[in-house]
Amino acid sequence: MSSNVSAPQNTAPLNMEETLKEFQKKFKAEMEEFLSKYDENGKPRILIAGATGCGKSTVCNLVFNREITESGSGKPVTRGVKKLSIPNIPVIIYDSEGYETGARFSDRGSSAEDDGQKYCDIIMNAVRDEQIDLIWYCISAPGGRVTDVDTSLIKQFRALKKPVAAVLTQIDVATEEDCEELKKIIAQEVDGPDPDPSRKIAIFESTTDPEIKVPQGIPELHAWSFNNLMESRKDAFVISCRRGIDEKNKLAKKWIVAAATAAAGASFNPMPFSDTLIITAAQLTLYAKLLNLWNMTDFEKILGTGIAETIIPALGKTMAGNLIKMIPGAGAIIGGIINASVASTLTYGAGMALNKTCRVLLEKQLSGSVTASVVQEILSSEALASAVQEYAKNYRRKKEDGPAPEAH
Ligand SMILES: Nc1nc2c(ncn2[C@@H]2O[C@H](COP(=O)(O)OP(=O)(O)O)[C@@H](O)[C@H]2O)c(=O)[nH]1
Ligand SMILES: [Mg+2]
Repeated sequence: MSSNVSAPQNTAPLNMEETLKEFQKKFKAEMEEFLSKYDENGKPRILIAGATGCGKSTVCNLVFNREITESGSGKPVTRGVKKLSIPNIPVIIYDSEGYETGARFSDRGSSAEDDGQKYCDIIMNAVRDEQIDLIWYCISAPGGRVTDVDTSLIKQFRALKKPVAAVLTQIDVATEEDCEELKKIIAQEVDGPDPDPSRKIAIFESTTDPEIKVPQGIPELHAWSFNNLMESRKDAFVISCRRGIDEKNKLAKKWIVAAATAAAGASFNPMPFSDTLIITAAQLTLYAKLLNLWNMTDFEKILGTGIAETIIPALGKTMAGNLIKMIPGAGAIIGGIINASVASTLTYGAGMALNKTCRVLLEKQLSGSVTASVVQEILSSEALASAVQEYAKNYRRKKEDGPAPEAH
């Protein structure tokens, strides 16, 4: 392995416009490729249970903060349980019908108790067969009722060691007293009279009214879900949710530091775009991962155009233009030799700058202050370029000072 490797032998350099087009095409392919890597086994499997109309789909859309249930295509895995796969969102949602449609689950002439039992068996079999990771059990607050079927199912999930959260829904149309009473009943019924504090049922509240601030609400249900997922499915959950900035940032830093470290060891082999746009296949992969992580394709609606036509050219121009001048030693690339330290600094600086850009965009979107012009401003080559420079400097300084850089 060598730290000094040759730059590409460009036979016929492309002009800037052609270069960017080529860059966009590769980028799009890379983004799709990344999501397709999350196969059935890499996706978290979440069951939403509860009565029809109690707000299951709404809770799901609130936690992911995107339209999951409308855009997914579902197929029944058993009576009453539908498996939803959503394009470009690496998660599987199991949507179940409530027990009030119980007639469908029972044989003619059976008692109400048998019906309930039959319904529970169907749900439990689906949980086992489909290897469900988590259950969000929704109970309507204005409904004011916790049924035997509800508590029996929650207990059975727990007996199977499946993490289950109770979600009190539609709290804006119930009184605070009723909500407190229901929570008490759920806890009593599920935990018993003398519960082990570490095994107490987690109860969250949900509302579509943005005026109501709920201490144990949707962000908390999101955090609980993240914590209760197996390690190998956490990343896909983080990518799927348009919330959880801290988790996204942590994952991004892990990817960026790994790519920067790898860049110093591997041969730096820029893709043959042109002699001004210096980017390796590994960098391209990293950037595509970051755009997916920060759900940047969702910006297409705001921008009225694809991210391939906005974020990617902005990044391309930054990489192609002043970047070379900004990173000490990067000028040598033009001369044909790339030093390992420049390669990793470039990967780190550009990765962190793109990460920051995406994070700011998502934060602005979440606070409702994003417009096409704000997006354009954030994406301007100058803003990106100065961020790259800042992070690159930081990386060098940290490297000189000692241990692996901790990005901020
Ligand atoms: N006021 C209010 N209405 C809600 C809330 N959550 C859901 N709804 C409404 O309740 C109805 C059923 O919600 P949906 O999520 O489709 O329930 P699902 O059948 O359990 O999936 C819809 O008309 C929703 O708009 C809430 O928190 N507050
Ligand atoms: Mg629904």
